[in-house]
Amino acid sequence: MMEKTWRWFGRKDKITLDMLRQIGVEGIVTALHDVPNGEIWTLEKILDLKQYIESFGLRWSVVESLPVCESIKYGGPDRDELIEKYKISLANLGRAGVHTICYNFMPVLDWARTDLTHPNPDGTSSLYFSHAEFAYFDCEILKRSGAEQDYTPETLALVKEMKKKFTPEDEHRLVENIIVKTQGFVNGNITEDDENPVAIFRSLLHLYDGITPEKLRENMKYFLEAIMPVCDEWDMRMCVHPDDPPLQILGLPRIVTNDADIDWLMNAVPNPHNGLTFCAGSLSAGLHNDVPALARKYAKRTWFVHLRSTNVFPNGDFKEASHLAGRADIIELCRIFRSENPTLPMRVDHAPLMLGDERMGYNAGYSFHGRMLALGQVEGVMAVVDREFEEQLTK
Ligand code: DNO
Repeated sequence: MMEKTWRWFGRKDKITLDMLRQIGVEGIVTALHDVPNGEIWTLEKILDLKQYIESFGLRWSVVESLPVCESIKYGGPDRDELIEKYKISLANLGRAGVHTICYNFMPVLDWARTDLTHPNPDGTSSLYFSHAEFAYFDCEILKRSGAEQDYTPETLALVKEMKKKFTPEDEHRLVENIIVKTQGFVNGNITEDDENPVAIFRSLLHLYDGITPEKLRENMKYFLEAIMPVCDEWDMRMCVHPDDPPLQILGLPRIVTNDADIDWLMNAVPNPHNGLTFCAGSLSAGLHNDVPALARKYAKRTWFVHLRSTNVFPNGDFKEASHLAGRADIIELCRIFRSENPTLPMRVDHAPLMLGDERMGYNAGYSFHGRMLALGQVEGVMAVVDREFEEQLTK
């Protein structure tokens, strides 16, 4: 059965390791959140956190994330220097006995949602992505040149309507949701203290002027080839997180969105240390993705699983679904991973805000009660699937 892990944001997290131990969590997914992007993770700091986690009877199962700097992605002049630092951090993690590394290769934005508290009929709330609101942010707030060409006439008509009604507070909320609250805590480019996030964001986007998907692929291959010797030496399992959502946005190149992309990536660097974070939720938000089919195809190159699901509406908007429903088909995914790669670490993700979570100021998508419920649901599914599997074997 998959290992039950939980994303924990370090000693400052309001959700403590003592709480996690009580709800059946076995492994911790975390990062050195106080080390700025691009700086070396020292063995001393890694061991300090690892020992703290172990003092609760838990283990540090996965690093999420060891962030890849923008300059490595767009191929800036200091990329080799940054890759060397990345290799040192990887080797230090290997020495400390932490071998699974989740990272992403998304330019600028780590993930995107327009609403962090979309109300559900039962009184809980979920994360939501609205194409119209995203288009509003792009065309009216960011004022990205040529943005209109990326949206359908229907979406642009909605933007026009919104323009009549939107207050400065509405605009502020969109900026907060899209580029601040979803980014800062994942060691993103923009933090809560930045005074003019939109201006910073614009200059970040410009770093990618002229960077085509082909160029980004070339840079990703360059990065992976450069780190593979260290991964071989220390048995480091690199697992790329798919682009969330798995769509083209803001004119940026995005190259981990579908079967063809993943296929390219696995073959471009065929070393098994170049693997995948199977984020069922991210993949499910693209109607082009058949999530169980992708799991069947890539289970053997998967080193980490994010179990969550979404519902996609006819206009393309999507909302996080219950862990027992939605497009990801978590029940089938548990069957697939049980038979193909049974001991992978797994964490639930992006669960609703419920029962007071909304007052706790948790990082967007990382509630306590919502995730605890989701973990209980997934744990139940895994137990049934395990029983099915054992029964099959004895038939
Ligand atoms: C969002 C997460 C992402 C993910 C990174 C991995 O909730 O799924 O922030 O951790 O993209 O690098």
